[in-house]
Amino acid sequence: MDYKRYLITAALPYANGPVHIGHLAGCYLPADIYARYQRAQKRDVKFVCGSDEHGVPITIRAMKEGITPQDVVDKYNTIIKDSFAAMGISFDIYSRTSNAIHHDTSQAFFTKLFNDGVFEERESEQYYDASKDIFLADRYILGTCPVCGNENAYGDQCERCGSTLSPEQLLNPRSALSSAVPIKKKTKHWYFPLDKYEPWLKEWIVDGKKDSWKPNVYGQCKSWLDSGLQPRAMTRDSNWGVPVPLADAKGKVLYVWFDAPIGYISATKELTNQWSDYWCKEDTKLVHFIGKDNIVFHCIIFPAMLKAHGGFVLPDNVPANEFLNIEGEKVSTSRNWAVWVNEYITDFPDQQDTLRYVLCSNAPETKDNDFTWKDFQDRTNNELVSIFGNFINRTFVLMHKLCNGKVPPVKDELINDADRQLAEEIKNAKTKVENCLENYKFRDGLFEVIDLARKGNKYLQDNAPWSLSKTPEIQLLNQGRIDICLHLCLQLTANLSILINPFLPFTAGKMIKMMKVVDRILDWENAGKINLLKIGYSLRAPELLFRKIEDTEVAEQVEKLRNNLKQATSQKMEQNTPPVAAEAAPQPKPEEALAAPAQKPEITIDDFSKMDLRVGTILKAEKVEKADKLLKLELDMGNEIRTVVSGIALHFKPEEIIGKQVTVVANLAPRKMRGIESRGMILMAQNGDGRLIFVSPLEVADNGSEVR
Ligand code: B3M
Ligand code: ZN
Repeated sequence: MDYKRYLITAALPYANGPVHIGHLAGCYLPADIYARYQRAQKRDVKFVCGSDEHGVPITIRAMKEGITPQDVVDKYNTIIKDSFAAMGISFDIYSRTSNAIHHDTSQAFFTKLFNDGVFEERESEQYYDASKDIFLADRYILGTCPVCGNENAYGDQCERCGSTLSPEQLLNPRSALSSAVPIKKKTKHWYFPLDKYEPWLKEWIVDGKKDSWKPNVYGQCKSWLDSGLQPRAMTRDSNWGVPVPLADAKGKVLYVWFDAPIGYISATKELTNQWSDYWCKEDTKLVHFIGKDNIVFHCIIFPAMLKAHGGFVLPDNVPANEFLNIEGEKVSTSRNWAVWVNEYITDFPDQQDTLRYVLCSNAPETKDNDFTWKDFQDRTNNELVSIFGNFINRTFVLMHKLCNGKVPPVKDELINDADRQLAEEIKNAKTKVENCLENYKFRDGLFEVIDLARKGNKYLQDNAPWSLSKTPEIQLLNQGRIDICLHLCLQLTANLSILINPFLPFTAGKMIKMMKVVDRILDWENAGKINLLKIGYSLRAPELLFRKIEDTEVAEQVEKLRNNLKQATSQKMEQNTPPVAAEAAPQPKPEEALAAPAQKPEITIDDFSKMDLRVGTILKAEKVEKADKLLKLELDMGNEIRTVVSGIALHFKPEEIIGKQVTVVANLAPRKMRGIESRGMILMAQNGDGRLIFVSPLEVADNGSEVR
């Protein structure tokens, strides 16, 4: 299909807290890269988002902070909006679901379905707090977990043991609002018959999207569809939300997952009078960027709603990402284990592109990934600064030194194969990056851009214009080659600015300033050309594009994370009321896990030197029969092969550790385990979460080399 319009949406964040870098990596950054790229292609793009201001997450936050839900959404809407703006997320509109236009739009949507007889009306019994005159959402019911005995489990989940619960399963249920014992009361709701849409959904997704949707998205949809769909209530008993537009629905609001996706439509309406072109014309490409916890709502429920309503386009793609963990652990807002975007911006002013780079190059596109501050430093210093920044800086410095600060001329007869090859690489890079971006492979796309800069560095190194200009006489002889080399490097710089622009827009902005060219150069059609900068045109002095991240900054950020965690957990313990967490699936985790381990008594260097620590490589690994914790390892110790029995079988599969270099306590007295003589012990670090990590040399060392 030849699309005329691109309607790009990014999940509406709940306005119940600031956004963290996991949100950026999962959804907003890829959406922004995609939108910027499509705009550079001169396509008609609308990129919409806004705050999701309804639902239980908001009211829970209000309860926790002791303010009204309205105060909560006002506060966080501003913080979130500012964070996105600071990070260069280029929404065409950032709206709010509390706006009147959204209330009208979502009510009209509901009314249309109601009038068409789509909904099923059902009565059910639900927990009710008579003292507060209110029905209780699952999260507002507390009680004893039937699995682990935790007295403060929620109606939908126990935070201690992680069990998913329903309010009926709780022992001794009580209301979180008043501690009163809730009673059961009849209530009526309107259900959307998802089951009736199952055949259509199967055809649309299972048959139609198999090749175009990401495997993680397609797989989740398929397993939902395979297990059979049930009618789902689209209304709730609450006083916070969009009121149900029916006469007999006092005290009822639209289910937040009914109104929130309609927020995309309302935001488009708010943005442009032509909104229906984007939502109703078949040649619109609708793409929803979301995190993996939102897949079912965007791929199954919302499309079924749109289908039932009629007249709307359906999403062409839903490129959901997985989660980004922090320093090896799941993000938890209640434990304050997160890197908050607003705090990053304060701690690293003017380093937005650095974060964009790290988050994109490490994006959880196919599986959960881990963000660590050390990796942030490594990627910044070793890739962004050393490869990309360095190439551009060297090019500009040399051009000023050897070519009078002007784009040098090219003598055709002096062009050689290496020049032609680089020109070819520049052309190819455009196609490569384009293919990646069209197919939502943002990491790969960014890699291609950096790879092109790497090729530029190599070309510069091979030509070494500095060695062609050691004296004025030598330079005079070689000026022709020097000119060609720097001419090409400058054209490559111009190309890099175009290719990097969707990913790192602040950097592209600095680059066009240095090249003294107008924004239009960044149009995608210019990529691949090697005549972007005119011969004889004088350019500005180089500006530093990136700076290195210091060890102290890494240490400070890690320290900050740990302090946040300590504070959050001690606050929790002070509260009489149980902690009220806002995230969907918090990971229970003992607070001690990250505390510094107890120290052993002091030793002298002589004590230490009694140990013979050596590097070895695992050649073979196999399970020890009838011992589920033990692996039998054969280690290459340089001058011998040793057998070591190690208690790591619950942590590693034998095949995944073959070839690893490890540190061995080589003079430990031999010991028989399950009839096998073990000669030595391998060293492991244990993480706060209990994970084991090999203590290995960072570079390959000779087997048998001593560790001191
Ligand atoms: N607010 C859930 C979330 O923030 C929800 C997304 C709505 S998108 C229509 O993860
Ligand atoms: Zn439990």
